[in-house]
Amino acid sequence: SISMKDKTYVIMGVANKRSIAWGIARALDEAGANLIFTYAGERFEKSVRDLVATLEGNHEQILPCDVTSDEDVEKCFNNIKESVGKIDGLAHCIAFAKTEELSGDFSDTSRDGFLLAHNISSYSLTIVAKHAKPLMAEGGSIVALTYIGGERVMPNYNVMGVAKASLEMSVRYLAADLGKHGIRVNAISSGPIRTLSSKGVSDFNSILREIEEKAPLRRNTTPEEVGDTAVFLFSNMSRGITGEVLHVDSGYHVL
Ligand code: 0WD
Repeated sequence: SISMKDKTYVIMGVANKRSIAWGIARALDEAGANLIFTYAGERFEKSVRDLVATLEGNHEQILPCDVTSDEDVEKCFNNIKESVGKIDGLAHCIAFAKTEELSGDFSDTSRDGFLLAHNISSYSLTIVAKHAKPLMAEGGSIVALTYIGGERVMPNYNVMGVAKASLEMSVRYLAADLGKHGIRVNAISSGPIRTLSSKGVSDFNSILREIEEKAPLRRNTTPEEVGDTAVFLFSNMSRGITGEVLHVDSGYHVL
């Protein structure tokens, strides 16, 4: 396995132990990395602290960062800058849409719901990259999480699919922009995984069943598989890769 000793990564979006962000955190922790966690709001603080305490390494920095607030993001990365000086990368594992927009007809999407989904799930990557950039003066790697619903129409994914398309294009523009600073930007397109967020997608169980029946590997994606791929994208092994969307989905995307 790859050693990430003396490297520091910011993990954004751990809600609980099922979070994909947590799979990434565990894989980086096992590789010996130093981690900094950000959570959305007070209601997540205790559960994130309790979880982080179960890791191998001693990761003391656990900071609030609501990505809908420019001020919050700026404050959070200023904090990180003061305490560690530099980081080697960042995992963006954040998305949100109103539950009522994740079922029924796409044409019923409200203006509010559309803007909210794009604000939290897509624009957040750009504002986070802006404030993380000064902490990666020696280069770095940014990894975002996306889903195949951003490439093709998937049942009930609706406005989140449109937001993921926007996120994936943001990955490409950010890669083109930040490459000159030695910063790589990529996305992992994960197969469906049962989490707090995916519970909001109507009829999620039949999506999981479809993968088991039809995906080339005939099984569902695990947070560990996404975590290992994130370690690869953070490591020097992937130094030639940027602006890429890597599918970790049992091969479902080829169908
Ligand atoms: O099937 C899945 N679960 C897939 C998820 C398949 C492919 C991709 N993804 C993506 C999601 O779209 C998201 O980008 O992976 C990422 C992580 O999602 P997750 O692990 O499935 O979901 P979850 O454990 O709920 O974490 C998402 C978190 C939030 O939890 P809540 O319960 O608040 O939705 O995103 C964070 C929050 O921790 N989040 C915010 N963080 C900062 N500021 C904000 C915010 N305003 N809103 C949500």
